[in-house]
Amino acid sequence: MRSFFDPRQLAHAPSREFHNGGWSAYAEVPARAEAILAAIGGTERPADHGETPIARVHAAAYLDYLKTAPARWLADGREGDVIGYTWPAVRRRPLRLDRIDALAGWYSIDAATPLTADSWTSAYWSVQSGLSALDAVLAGDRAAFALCRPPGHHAGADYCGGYCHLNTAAIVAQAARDGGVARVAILDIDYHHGNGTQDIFWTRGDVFYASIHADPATDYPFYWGHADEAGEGEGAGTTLNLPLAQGTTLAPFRAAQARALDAIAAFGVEIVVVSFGADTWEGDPISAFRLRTPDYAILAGDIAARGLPCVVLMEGGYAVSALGANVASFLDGF
Ligand code: Q9C
Ligand code: ZN
Repeated sequence: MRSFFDPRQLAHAPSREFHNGGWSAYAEVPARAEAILAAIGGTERPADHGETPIARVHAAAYLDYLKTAPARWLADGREGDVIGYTWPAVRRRPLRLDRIDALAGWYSIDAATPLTADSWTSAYWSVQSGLSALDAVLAGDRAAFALCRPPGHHAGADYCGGYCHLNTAAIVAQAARDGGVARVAILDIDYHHGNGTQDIFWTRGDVFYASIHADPATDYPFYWGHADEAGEGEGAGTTLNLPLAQGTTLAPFRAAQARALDAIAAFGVEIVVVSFGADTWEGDPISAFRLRTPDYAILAGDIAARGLPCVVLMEGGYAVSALGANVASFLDGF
């Protein structure tokens, strides 16, 4: 399977994140990508598709924020990474302030996603890796892998969060649509619900979003991912949420994935974008499912057996010591 990665994806390295009432070491470290690279062998450098496919999904003002906020932060006399401290509960009115703290709250959903001067560059090349994997599939490959890092599925059209800045799965799905693919599905099997992807396609009848994730009653991102969230308007019925309890093992996860794949098949898609997180592994430091390394090959085999071309994108997975083996297991299953 062809795999894509650009070394500029390593530069983004915030020093810390804020959650559960205090500071922690940033879990989404560059070593994650190095561990995957060591386990899967050679990757190709992605082609540069420019900003146009990114701007098809993300708001121009948000992209400007990602690019300029770190320099503004320093110019305003701050130290360290850009991080918000106050958020609009609901965006009732347009943003009128130009103060950096107001921007940081407006364009994020948490304090776990600080921006550094390198965040834009790393996120940009993470997207380019995804788009190059799509190119391989559009050219006839049955599956291709993008070692996306930073990840993407928590980022909305105009917000970052959950270690994500640009939503590569959404950008790839939209690029497939723009390339003439009539119907696309995104299968999200990261431990966390992909709130950004769901938001982006919530009212869309042409992109199906199915997610298997930890119940938002117990896990981040809390406000999305309940079983009754199914889309609205033309998107009514094109979102499928299958939350599972902490402690979930292969059998219930596999059954949920079969349900998701049945729904995707019924929708009649030509391409599946897989948001793959290895944070479902039993030893993940911030998650609580109980999948084992060989389980990933079984899950991937079930996906491949449906016979649809797959663009596989890396999302989460924070147990660095096991991450390479888990990703290699998943890719072997194709
Ligand atoms: N106590 C992805 O897997 N904070 N993002 C968790 C746990 C955010 C995970 C705090 C987790 C985001 C792509
Ligand atoms: Zn995750």
